[in-house]
Amino acid sequence: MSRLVVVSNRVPLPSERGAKAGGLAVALADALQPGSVWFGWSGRRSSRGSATTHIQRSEGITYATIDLTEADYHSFYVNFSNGALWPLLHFRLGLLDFRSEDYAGYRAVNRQFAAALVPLLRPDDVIWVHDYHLIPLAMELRALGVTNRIGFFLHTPFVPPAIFNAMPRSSELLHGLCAYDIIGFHTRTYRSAFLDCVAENMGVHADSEGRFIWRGHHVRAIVDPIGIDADGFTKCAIDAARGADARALRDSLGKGSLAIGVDRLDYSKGLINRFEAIGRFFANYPQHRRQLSFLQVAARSREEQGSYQRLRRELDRIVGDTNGRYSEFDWTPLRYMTRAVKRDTLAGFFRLSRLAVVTPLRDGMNLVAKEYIAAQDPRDPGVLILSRFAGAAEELTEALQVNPYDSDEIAEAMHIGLSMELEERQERWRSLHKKVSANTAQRFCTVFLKHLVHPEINPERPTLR
Ligand code: ADQ
Repeated sequence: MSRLVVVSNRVPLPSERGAKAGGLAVALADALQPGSVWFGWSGRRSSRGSATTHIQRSEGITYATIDLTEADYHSFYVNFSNGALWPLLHFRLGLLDFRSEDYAGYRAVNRQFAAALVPLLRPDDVIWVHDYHLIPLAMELRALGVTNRIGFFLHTPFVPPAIFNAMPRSSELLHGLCAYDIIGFHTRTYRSAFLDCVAENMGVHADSEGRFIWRGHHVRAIVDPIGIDADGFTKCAIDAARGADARALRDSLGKGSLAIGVDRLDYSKGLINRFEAIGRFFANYPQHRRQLSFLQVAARSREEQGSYQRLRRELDRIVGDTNGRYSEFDWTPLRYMTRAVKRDTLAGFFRLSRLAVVTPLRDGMNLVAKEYIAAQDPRDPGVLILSRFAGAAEELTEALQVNPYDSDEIAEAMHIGLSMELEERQERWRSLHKKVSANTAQRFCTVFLKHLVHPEINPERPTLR
């Protein structure tokens, strides 16, 4: 029986997790069985860097982490991963900030990850690497003689060659990806964009199943959309909607209703355009003034980066402007919190909300859209407004889909959503819910591991521990 070794930039250590289980921990809960290993960065910066591997065990799972030096943290994590790769993969070339010394740091930390991981590996381990921080990891592991099956899942979009090749060393990054056996994407569009890059940069053409051979190595690109634990989230929402936080929120609305947005405070999430749309909504549809309050929960993120600091200042300005313009002494149109809210509290808030406005400019998938659907009361479901540039839009076609750059279109969708008859809301919700409860986190893991573990046999469920 093979053992699963998960690798991600940040390891959600059980000792630090508390009540807030991170997104990846929830998504992988089903794949991580007693005996599995989770390897990555501890989240700590220390002068010893990756010299020591720290081991923690919890519920049979081994958590192995290394520290980073201050310099490596900046070049690998802040500058190259989040200052160059993240904007590139979200189509934001204007924000791409490439420096060759940061790229050298990125490659060096991937080498450190490989060097620290190799002593933990057994010959039949199956290795599943997550996200853009670790594109070159398989190449570094191969250089150290690792022949295990190694898979990679990209949680962001992938971009077409015209954009991808704006990144200096883009071909090196592609070669890095081709050292994996399986490369997973959320949507067909992202996989096609990747295969177009492989064709254009490397002259290699994949078959219709996403298979190709690069320097004698068999690679397969698959489509495997991530999902949520839909039933678990529904239960959580039902309980939380009866809890004190949800009650306090409901009481604060009086007779009015609630629209909600929940995101990390990131420029990819389209918050500026969304806030402008809220202003347009109250300007174009004055009948909703006093009737609707919009709650935006935006967890602060990557605050050491200038682009995120500028975004926050701009959002503060728009919130002040919108509230100054439309507030009444006993009604605030836009409530804005720049912090994380506990998962179950959020689930309860989703259930109370008549509208969710999920309008990223680009998003790999967007799990908030799926969580909102799972949280609804089937007897009186709310309406999901969804950007057509979120990966989730490929699945959630019964949402009110909008162009997130068009504030008037978002405002109109809010009006349509609020005016929608119960029957249409129920019909749309039933179709959406069917998809969210079929394409779960569990299915995501099973499909990926099926390809990774038994590429030829494809059993229903891989044997792993
Ligand atoms: P994220 O960019 O973090 O993830 P998303 O999928 O929307 O985006 O959110 C992940 C989780 O964080 C969700 O469970 C959500 O409820 C929670 N969350 C978001 N804002 C929060 C807040 N203010 N307070 C508390 N919790 C909050 C990346 C990609 C996505 C992709 C995921 C998974 O950018 O496109 O869907 O990985 O692959």
